[in-house]
Amino acid sequence: MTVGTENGAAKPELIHVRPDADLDHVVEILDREGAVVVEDFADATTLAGLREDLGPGLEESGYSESGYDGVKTKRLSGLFKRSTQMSSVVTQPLYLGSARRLLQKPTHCWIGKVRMEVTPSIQVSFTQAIRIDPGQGRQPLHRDDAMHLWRHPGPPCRLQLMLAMTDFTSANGATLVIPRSHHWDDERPPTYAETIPAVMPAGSALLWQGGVYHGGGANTTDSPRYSLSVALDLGNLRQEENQYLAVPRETVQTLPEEVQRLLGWDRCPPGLGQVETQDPHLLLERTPQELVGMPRGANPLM
Ligand SMILES: O=C(O)CCC(=O)C(=O)O
Ligand SMILES: [Fe+2]
Repeated sequence: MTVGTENGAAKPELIHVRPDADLDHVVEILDREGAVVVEDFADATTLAGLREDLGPGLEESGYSESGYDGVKTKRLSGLFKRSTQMSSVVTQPLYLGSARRLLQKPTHCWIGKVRMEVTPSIQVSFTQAIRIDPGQGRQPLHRDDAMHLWRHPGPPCRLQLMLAMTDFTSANGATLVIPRSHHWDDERPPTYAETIPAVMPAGSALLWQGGVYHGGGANTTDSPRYSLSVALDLGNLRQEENQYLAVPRETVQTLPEEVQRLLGWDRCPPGLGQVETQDPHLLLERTPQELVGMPRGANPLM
């Protein structure tokens, strides 16, 4: 799908889907376009809860001194520590489902004569509330998977989420996106002329692959643009935001098991992240010493 531009060249358009869209369809869009907007991603209660939990912390946060983070932009991290609403955000079926489908590709390794099939886990790598205040200029365009020094083109390592907490308009700093730029090689630089703003109402969310060029837009209005971002990464990479240190164990213990595992209390097959050769999820209920005495799990590498 394309729209015309002033100079006549065709520019890819951001595709919007409803929250009940077929997962296959959304994955196909993300594969091809690199980005998609899910309308009504979060309901009014979730949004109100997030605003209540994150708003005061964001207000207290200082501005950055970096041109990248934005001198008129406030950022608040460690969101799983700050809001119980985060579980429903990260497990939203189109977000988590797409991340699993795009990232968890089965692969294999040889253990002697055994060809062992393995599927990597995925994990929360980054959480941040972002408030772009009036006067903030455009953010430099970038790929978020640059954190992992990821190379392109090739299989993805990240699916990112930007949930609009206020309406996103082209005037108030809607994220600027270059659809299909995840297919570009690493020598091609991005330009603002190629971007389109992710215009969407509060409650909608932009999903994009880590290899898609994007950046925060300029806020030329007199009210803030407010949002929340999450990254799901392959489980065999280091987390961008250290969730083990960012989210206290007591908080992790209150979360559903799927979310605990997404926060990294999990073993990425065949054996990354183990403790006493065991699944680290066991540590939420046991001491490391208790793990030593337990029977070894079925780990084919041992
Ligand atoms: O705030 C936005 O719209 C984008 C922010 C972003 O891409 C980043 O900080 O990495
Ligand atoms: Fe980014």
